[in-house]
Amino acid sequence: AETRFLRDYSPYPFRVRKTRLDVTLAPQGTVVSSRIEFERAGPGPLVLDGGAGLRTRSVTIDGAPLDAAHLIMTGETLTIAEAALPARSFTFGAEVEIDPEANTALEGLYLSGGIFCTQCEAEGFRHITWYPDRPDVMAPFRVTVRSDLPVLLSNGNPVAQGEGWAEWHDPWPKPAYLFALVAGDLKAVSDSFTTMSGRKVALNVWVRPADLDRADFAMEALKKSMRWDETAYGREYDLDVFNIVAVDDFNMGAMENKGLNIFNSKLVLASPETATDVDYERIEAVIAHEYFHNWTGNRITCRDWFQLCLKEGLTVFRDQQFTADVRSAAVKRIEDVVTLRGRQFREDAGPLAHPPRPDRYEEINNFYTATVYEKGAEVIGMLKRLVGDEGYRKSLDLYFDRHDGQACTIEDWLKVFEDATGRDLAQFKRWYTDAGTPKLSLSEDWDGEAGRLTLRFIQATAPTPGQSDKPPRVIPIAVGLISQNGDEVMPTRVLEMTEARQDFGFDGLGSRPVVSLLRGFSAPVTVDRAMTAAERAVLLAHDTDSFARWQAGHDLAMDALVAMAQGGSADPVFTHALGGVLDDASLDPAFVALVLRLPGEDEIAAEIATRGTTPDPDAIHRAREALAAELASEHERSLSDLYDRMEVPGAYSPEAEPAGRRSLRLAALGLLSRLDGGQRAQALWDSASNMTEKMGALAVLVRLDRAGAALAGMEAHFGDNRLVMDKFFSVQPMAAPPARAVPVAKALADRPDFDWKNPNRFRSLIGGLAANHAAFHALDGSGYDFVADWLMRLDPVNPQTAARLSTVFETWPRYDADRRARARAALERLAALPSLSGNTGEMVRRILA
Ligand code: B3K
Ligand code: ZN
Repeated sequence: AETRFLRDYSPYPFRVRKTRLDVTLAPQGTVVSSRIEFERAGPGPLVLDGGAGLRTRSVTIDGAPLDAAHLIMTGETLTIAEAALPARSFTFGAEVEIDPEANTALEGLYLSGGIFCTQCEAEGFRHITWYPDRPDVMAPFRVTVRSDLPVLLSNGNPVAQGEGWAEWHDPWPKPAYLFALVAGDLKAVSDSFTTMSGRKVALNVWVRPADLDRADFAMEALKKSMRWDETAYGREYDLDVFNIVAVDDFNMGAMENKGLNIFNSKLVLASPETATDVDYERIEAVIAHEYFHNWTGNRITCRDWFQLCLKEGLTVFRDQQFTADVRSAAVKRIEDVVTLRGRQFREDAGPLAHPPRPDRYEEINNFYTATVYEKGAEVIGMLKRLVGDEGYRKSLDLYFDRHDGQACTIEDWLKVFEDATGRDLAQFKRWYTDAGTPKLSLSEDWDGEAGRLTLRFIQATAPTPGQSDKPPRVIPIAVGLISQNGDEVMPTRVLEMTEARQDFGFDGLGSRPVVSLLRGFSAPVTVDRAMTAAERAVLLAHDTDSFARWQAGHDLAMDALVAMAQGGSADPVFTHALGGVLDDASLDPAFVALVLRLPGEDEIAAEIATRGTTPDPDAIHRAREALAAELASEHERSLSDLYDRMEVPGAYSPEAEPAGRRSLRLAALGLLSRLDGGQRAQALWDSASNMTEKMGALAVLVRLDRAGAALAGMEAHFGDNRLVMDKFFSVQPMAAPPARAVPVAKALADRPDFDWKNPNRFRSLIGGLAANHAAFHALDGSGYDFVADWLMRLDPVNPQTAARLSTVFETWPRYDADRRARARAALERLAALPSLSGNTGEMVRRILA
């Protein structure tokens, strides 16, 4: 596909006053008739977007059929010459026929298990009808849906309905990517919400009738989100109804269509027997995320898709704040950093690195990335730290005030902060425009006589594709000082680093303290500093900042694992320090569980590569297993006590407190299984009544290769529950011993219920195998081949999901020559497919570059 550049932006030469759609649904021949009121805003022809799948029956201007001589139609656009158009304003009409049943790409209008639904972001509306399908063209929509199906929905408020039809009106001007339509045999959990100004809003979570008993939690999450946005941001909901619909076939998690959010069913449906604690937390967060988009994304949208992080970074930041508020802020921050490093740092360090605001793309759907989302959120966290809570609130108030109803840019966003706080953000903007993760190096200079500690920082960012020059950025560095005996001698202070190298001095210190660095993970950087295991142990035991405390333990574990993977042994300080954490009853169990969770194999490989050596996946796997076994035997007593003590009595609740206890219990279970051969896991599997404990136990049994009975039981009990069976398909390739994983995955792929056209099922199995580090990177290339073969099969059916999954290959350059050759061969086979989609084509080319 053609490359698009940010610098080429030009405004659309028309405004749309009103958009009117009349949609008569039929699986193979849906008829969409449109009337779009245009008003000229600048010179030029009328160019509309439309996919090759539109069977155009008629085109009219002000009701009169258009003379073919004035109309040029390609597979992608329809152009009407300026001369053929009325001078000021006119109504464009079209009638097209489309085929939702044939739509396996799940973009535009498609069928999911008999439910008609849409996915229009980023450029799906053009598969429904001819339209200026770009986010800066906003219009109110009036939509009539015709179908025999009982529930007919679109955006906005219901206006009228009758036998076989319903009319909806959305008064808020919106771009086409926020359009949605749903028709199906659905049932709702219904409730209402009274907004802060006293308006009553009808709420519905629509699901298939059989799923109705699993939709209550989603409704609770929605109400919580609506209240939170009022309290935290002063944002009120603006329509009479808010509808959520769950569908089984969905390329992503969910979509924030105005007043009609459409969700992947796995992010709506939950019951204790079928969903884990992690599922519950994720459902709550995604419901919040999509709801928060109503202001950050919908009322204020993006001028063009280069600005995607304007809405996504901000909305992720907001959903992270929400979860921190309704659960544990300390635990949430650690989880978010783990995700950021596992996905975004990984992306930033490889061939797919790009800035939060890219300046070019071929296929925009390939840019819904960890960098745009998660790093986009981190950048806002830094801004907030720099301007303070009050400055942040003032800036956001100004943003909503100034830009409501507009399609904006990152420049608009930063200008609001500059105007509200008086701060110059020219240098800060580099966080948006530059790719790569800065490395922050710290060396310390201690002057005992003067009682002075000097911190010497150097920042450096390695070149990334297309960007060799990396000027210094503004880095907010939150530090504290802890004395060797564990007292905090200096509470958190935020240092603002702006130069490539910069010193900061601290006076009046009686003895040399330990530096608690990057508290709260105050900037998305990697840290390079010399520190003894003993100093880390001081922080792990005493730091007042829970993130830095966790980080100290994580660093100790990482050092031990890297040493072991390279033939050495673990520093006994780590094993010992961990004992202190296990025995500290004052700690939040969820926090202890995070400390107990050893760095993942992919993260260890990344660290080894960062330290300048080539990671060996087999050695890494053995090291991690060995360290787990060592910790287990060293702390058997405490772990076994914890396992018993952390049992949660009574009825299941997905709240943070019991969930935290369960996560610690399962962490202990995992370690203890190194000693008891899986006895506790088997007993837990047999007795557990909730899916959290079931899956915790099952993962252990699969790792020990003794899950046969459990898996058979799972299938017998849950064979017809798609979401539970997705877990069945993912836990096996993911947790199996590496040498078994590919054969296990192949056997699963042969099952008749491996419905690979369903994105959840495909991701469970193929993504599950790719998440088994030592199996995916097997020396014989069997892991690479398995994944590549399946991507080749999926690509013609669903290019978006295939392209997204192809990122599992992005780390190939860090491995040895044999593995590199095998990964390259697998990718080249994929690249050579004559019909390879533009989506996957772009990804594979970039990964191989
Ligand atoms: N905005 C959607 C993502 C759309 C994906 C397009 N391929 C979900 C979200 O971020 O809320
Ligand atoms: Zn979003």
